[in-house]
Amino acid sequence: PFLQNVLAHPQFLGGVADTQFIDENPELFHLRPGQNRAQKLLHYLGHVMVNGPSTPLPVKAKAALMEPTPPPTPMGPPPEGLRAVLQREGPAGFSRALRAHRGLLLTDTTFRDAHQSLLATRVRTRDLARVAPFAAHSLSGLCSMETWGGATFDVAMRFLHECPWERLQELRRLVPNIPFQMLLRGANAVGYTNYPDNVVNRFCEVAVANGMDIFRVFDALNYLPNLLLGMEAAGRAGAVVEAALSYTGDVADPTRTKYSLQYYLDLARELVAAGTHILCIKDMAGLLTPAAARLLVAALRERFPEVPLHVHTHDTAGAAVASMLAAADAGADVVDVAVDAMAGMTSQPSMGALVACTRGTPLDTGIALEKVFEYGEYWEGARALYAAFDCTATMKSGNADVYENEIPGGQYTNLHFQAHAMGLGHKFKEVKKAYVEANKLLGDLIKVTPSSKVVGDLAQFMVQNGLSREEVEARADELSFPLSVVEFLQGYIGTPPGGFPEPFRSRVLKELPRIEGRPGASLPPMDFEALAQELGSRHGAPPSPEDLLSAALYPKVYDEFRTFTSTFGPVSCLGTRLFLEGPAIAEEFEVELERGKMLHIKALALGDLNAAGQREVFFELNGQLRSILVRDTQ
Ligand code: 3PY
Ligand code: ZN
Repeated sequence: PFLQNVLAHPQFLGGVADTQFIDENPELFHLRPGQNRAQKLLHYLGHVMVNGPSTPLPVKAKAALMEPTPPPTPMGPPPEGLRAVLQREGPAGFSRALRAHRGLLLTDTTFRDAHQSLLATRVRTRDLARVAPFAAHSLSGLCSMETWGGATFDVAMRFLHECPWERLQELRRLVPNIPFQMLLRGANAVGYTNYPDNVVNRFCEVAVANGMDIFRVFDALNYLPNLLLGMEAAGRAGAVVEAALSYTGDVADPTRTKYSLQYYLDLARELVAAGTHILCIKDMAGLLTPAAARLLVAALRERFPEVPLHVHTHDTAGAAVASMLAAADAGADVVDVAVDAMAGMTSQPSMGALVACTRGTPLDTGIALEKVFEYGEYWEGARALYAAFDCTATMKSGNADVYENEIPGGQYTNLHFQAHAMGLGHKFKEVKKAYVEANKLLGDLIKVTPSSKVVGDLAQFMVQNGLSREEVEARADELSFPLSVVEFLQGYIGTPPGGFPEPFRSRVLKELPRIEGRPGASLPPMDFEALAQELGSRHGAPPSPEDLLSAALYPKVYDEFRTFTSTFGPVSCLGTRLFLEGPAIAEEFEVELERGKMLHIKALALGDLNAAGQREVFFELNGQLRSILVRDTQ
């Protein structure tokens, strides 16, 4: 333990440990478990107090002072939910149970897509875990909770400095009864580019071993070989496979011929033939009008009577409740909602609205509206902790212009934030217009991670350089395009419906190589053994299967995450305001390091800047005076 203390000491890690290092740091001899972690947390807090937040805050809004109190939750195990059916009868039995269910089933996206869309994916495990037991007890009739996947995996490590796998383990422990659902980006797993097949396969296996039940598998280009790869990976791991049709355009508009009703029916046929347990309409931008929902769902219902239909949408234009009611009327089995306080705008439609609007009808959800209110009250408070990331800091309403620009929910918020952060709020309008033009240049794509980034990057490139679509076309062979655009044209994320735009592609790529077929097929398999050895020698212990995957998917992000936590300790134990802003001087607070192990901390004072550019930060830790030296980088 002494050696561990030395090796983990920030001064030692920072290369400033001289011969007096041991004499000057008596805490190195404090070998009680937890002591070291406490010291690291003080370092973290000291750093935030001196240098500001460790995670960049897009706007200056302050976090709420108080953490919300979770609603009362009964003692004892929660009621049985649909997870018991899955465990008893397997994915095929689960699929049959969804079809046999009377009334409309709901999936709650509050733990994933809702905060990905409204709060830049920043909700921490702590704030999810505090309300998870309430959800288990009071929302046990849900079809599923979307708790993982999409952007949550990398954001957890990158910005929240917490382990995404530990989030899954903790939530699973707290919610044993409701199926967990995640978003898998097909061959991109939870990343932004295609991975070798063995990475996707192993990722699914380990996710299932950690408690994941349902994988919503999509591909950003609806590229069938990529979709099949993700479906097979999830299916082989024993999970429920929910293959998604990523929806764009307008099936109710006969003049929009590229993504027509027939296009979706043909793709659905392939996914059903490949054995999907559930079929999802994934409307990531919120383009599915009530008329389109009715048409598409009715057509799928008629052709595939045995396959449960699950509809996902975003409320960007404000029509999502109407669309989900239309979808349910036309025969959808499950629709996605978020709790009211985390619903609307670029997020999912409101759970309360769907529960209330179907009450006493054949579509009754069976969910108690009072419980939705209690859940919502918690989330209203939790959301206020993330004011600095809240899209409502700059965006005041939804906007039906999404039917024109087709920007997915999360990206819509991001682009809006980016324009405002640069002090160019009016630029958002230009970016949205350029997005439409960029999409046309690229041949009218399905736009969802990562193809949406390709279109967004090209749009920003056009705005920054003042280029029209005609100019980009005319100068395609001389412009220096964003890397994502070039790689897309090379075929790195797959082939779009109808092929690549020509002659644009050839003029941009010139002699650059092109990938034929499924990109993952030509990637060499990941050498997991070599990676495990490398990580083992770097971190002093063999990696867990979970850590190995984090490193395989995000080598640099994982490395930085490890370095951060070995310097600053388990910051996930801190309350969210303390994590983001640090304590005020004289503030006293408790930190629960682990069950029953409390630290009582008081922030005492911030010293003056010394000649070496450092400040001493004084704390009381469990009644003892501690001071931390922090380099002032401001
Ligand atoms: C993601 O890929 O993260 C999405 O939410 C796509 O809609
Ligand atoms: Zn979504």
